[in-house]
Amino acid sequence: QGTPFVSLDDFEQHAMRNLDRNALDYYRSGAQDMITLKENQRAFDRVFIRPRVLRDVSTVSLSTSILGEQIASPICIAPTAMQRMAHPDGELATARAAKRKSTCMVLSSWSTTRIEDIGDGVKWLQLYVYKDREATRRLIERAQDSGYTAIALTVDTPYLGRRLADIRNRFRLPPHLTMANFADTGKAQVGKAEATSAADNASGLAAYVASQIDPTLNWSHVEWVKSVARIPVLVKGILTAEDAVLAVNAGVDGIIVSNHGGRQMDTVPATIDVLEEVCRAVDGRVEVFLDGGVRRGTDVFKALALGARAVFLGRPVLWALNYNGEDGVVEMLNMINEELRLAMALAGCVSVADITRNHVKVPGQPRL
Ligand code: HOC
Repeated sequence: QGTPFVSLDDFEQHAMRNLDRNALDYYRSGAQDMITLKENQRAFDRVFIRPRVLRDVSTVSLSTSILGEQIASPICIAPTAMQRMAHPDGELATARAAKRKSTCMVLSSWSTTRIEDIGDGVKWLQLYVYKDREATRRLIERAQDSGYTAIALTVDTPYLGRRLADIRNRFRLPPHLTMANFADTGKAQVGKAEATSAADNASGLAAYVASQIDPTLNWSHVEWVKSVARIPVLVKGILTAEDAVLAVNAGVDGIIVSNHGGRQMDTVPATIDVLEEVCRAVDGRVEVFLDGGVRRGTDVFKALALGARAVFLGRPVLWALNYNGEDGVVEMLNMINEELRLAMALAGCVSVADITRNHVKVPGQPRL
């Protein structure tokens, strides 16, 4: 019996001791100098909560809905690639944990488990627009046929961000694992062989991404995905009011404010710092979500106050998965959900709908 975990950070510390370098660096690092990666967390510390008191907070409910589907909490699971590097059960364990917690899991299309093998529950599929448009269409159809209820189209990765540790490590997907959704296209392996010179971002990852993703990615592709999908389509990777308006005009059903966990373009702002700008531009026409840097229940509270419908956790899920598979992810979700419940109670909110813009103060905000 060691010291109990009391914070999401404890799961990360455990993974730092336990995971092999190839996987740890891949999951943990961000692009270039990792300024955005660090800023995602730091920016939450600059937002302050304005609590209301004397509100009878004996019962607090976290339940909410996203795109019309009921979930038990506004804390959902972001897509992260290749989860079997963290635990042998990988995405299967994450999905079971999400189901036990009645929350939404977004499966990465670069998962080490097939779309069809994920059990039931609230599940969305993350998608890229691949050069092979037929393969892209098939992924959408496979998701629809397997009970996924939305597509989260990642729009910030026409090329892979430059991740120095992966280049140094010559990252490779361990040979016993595959990109399970690409068995039919001959693109299931991410090999060391693809890593050549470090000069042009030549990790095996960057080469794989360059071979798969269409760098001509533009708004017409969003409209194409919309025309193919029979389920709602969200865009993931919006950071400005201008693009939020274009996304709504393109007919998307939701926006995920994301900088890809600081893994794509370094020195873009923290997601919590641009959330309000995006929400104002959207003006309630579609639901807005956030990922990036969420580590505390108070972070979730702040994101909801600034307009997010729900938030998505990325790396903490991987650390929890590595710690103890499905049970580890449940333990981690329990921890942050209880932190959120306490934050709501101490701020005088008994439901998610009670959390308003007046419950937070952001840097530079004039006195109310
Ligand atoms: C070989 C696949 O979301 C990440 C992923 C995208 C890259 C996957 C590379 O690493 O941020």
